[in-house]
Amino acid sequence: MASVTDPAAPAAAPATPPSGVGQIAADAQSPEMTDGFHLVIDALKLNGIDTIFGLPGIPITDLTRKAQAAGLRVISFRHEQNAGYAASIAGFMTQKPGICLTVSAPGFLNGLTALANATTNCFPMILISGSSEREVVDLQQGDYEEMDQLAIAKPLCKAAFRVLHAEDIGVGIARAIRAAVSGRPGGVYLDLPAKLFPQAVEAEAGRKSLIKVVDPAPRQIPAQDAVQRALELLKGAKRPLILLGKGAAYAQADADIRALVERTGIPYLPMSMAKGLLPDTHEQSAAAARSYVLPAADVVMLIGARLNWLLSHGKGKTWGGKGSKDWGGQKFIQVDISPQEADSNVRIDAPVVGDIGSCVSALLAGIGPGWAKPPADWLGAIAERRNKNVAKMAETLARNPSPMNFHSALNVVRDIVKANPDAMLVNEGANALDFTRSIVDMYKPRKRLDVGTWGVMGIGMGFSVAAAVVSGQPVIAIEGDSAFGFSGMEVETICRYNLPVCVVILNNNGVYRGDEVNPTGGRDPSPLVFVKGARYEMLMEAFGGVGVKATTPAELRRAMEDAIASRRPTLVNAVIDEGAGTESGRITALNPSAKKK
Ligand code: FYN
Ligand code: ADP
Repeated sequence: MASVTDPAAPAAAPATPPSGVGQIAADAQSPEMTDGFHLVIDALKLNGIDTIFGLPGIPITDLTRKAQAAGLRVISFRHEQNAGYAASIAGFMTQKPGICLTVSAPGFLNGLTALANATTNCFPMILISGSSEREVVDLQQGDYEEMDQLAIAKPLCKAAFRVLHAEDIGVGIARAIRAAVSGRPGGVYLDLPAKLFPQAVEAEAGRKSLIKVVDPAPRQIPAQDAVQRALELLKGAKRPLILLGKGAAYAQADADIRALVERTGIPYLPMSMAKGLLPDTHEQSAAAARSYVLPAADVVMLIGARLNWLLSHGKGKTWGGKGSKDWGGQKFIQVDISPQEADSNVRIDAPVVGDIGSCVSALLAGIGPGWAKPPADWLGAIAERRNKNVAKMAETLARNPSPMNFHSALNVVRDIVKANPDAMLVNEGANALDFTRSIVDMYKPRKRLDVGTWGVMGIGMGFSVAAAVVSGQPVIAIEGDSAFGFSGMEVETICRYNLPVCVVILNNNGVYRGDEVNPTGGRDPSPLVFVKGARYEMLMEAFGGVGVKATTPAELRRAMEDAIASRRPTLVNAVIDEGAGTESGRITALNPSAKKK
């Protein structure tokens, strides 16, 4: 059971006044009092937190009511994992920690996946979880939802704190905020035992105990010699390349990053969530020549991107190395806020440690007006590859097979995103992810939200809810049918809050594809297939949204245009060829036994 509704709770919200500290009525004799519930809310509000994503139940039911009564937006989900993903991506979008609120033990564990994912992706998030009675937990006497949550959370997040006394709530929230957003952002766990909430404190003392965090994410100015070293290396390059990662998108230094790329004239490659930092149609984008530029570049400047698996650890064949672990000979500049990131996979010749805004502005200052553009033969070779790939893609997209396939469906999405560049795009799946990434151009920063560093499935509806709530823009969620299943019940949440989310399920009846059979001839289907002809659109209709089954690009286009225009919750079941799709999409080779198709 994920969570339990408080059986003792009153049916309707109490008439709590929406003012700050001191909401507990004081009689004539006693001083004005407050309590743990209100101090948590006041501490969050004091620090500019305006939204909580969560799921009520013991012991935080009343906290959600009181938070709403106090003017916070409380978005209540059907499963904590989705609330957690929502909080984490709100953190990415806003640079403020996204707050996820869960009940104890199972609810906490459900939220923990999202917390770990936030930490892995460098998204600032605070998982606030209620917990059971400390004395009983510590003696393992079998409390309701007993669990030593703090100990379990610790290895999976950047920092973990517990508050036992109402007087310490201010410090606890301040520490959690600083830990989440300063330096390399990440997930923070805040453990609030049930007994904390009703603790009464004099209102004045409570007010004084709260902390408004000053400068929660201080700028980190790079050392001048580090900047010079990087510029020297870049200046000497014959085939330079800039690699933009989601750290660059997070930093909100959009104008300077664009100026750096344009003033140096260096081709750039966006990682998937950095797409749109510069428009994907930018002439310096080398995205369509990826497999050419990585091995051919001689100096690569990483800005907010790690040389992890997504970049083949900076070595091996992807980078022109002879064997799978051989260095390709590139020199690397790495701009990153974490001083420990450099050399984690290959030698970094010029680490520039600092926040991206400060680093990029220092690099720009060092470049000055007379910077020579990269050699024409390098730019020409990239343009040739890019044009060839773009032409090949255009040819594929122009086809109109029946049934639809990923390309003909995504050609529609590509047009819709082009016509609505402010819309948010959420994307998960295997083939649905990979094809969308290369087919659908992005035009503005932080519009593309996807599976990130772990390639995690399940972010879809949580990210969509947060994207709509935070941005107010229409959200388009491109989902594999398998990926959608992880968070599909949140279509009720989307309908309940009447969010402008258009979910498009690229439905090929299974994981990767839908045509596998049980080799034994037995009754059970293959582990990789789902019910054939599933009517996902009816799920949205069940909660009052719009459901559409689309079997042609024209039907898909009409449904998406209507959804964007009406802003009504919509789910389009885009039926595609069940034979379309390869195992794990572009990362087939990571399957230990699958043969590369
Ligand atoms: C890219 N490409 C294009 C374009 N953009 N061609 C034409 N036009 C445009 N606009 C080309 C690009 O040059 C590549 O071709 C190809 O399309 C794929 O580009 P992509 O997707 O950028 O590159 P690639 O090799 O797939 O990148 C590796 C990767 C990526 C690991 C970064 O696959 C990735 O982000 N994967 C995440 C996978 C994941 O998490 N899956 C979820 C779990 S699935 P060539 O240059 O010819 O190669 C569980 O099973
Ligand atoms: P991608 O998956 O897009 O390659 P990663 O998540 O691997 O991106 O890398 C993001 C990097 O950005 C991390 O190493 C992180 O430390 C860094 N980063 C995040 N925010 C900032 C910031 N404001 N300034 C500098 N670096 C940052």
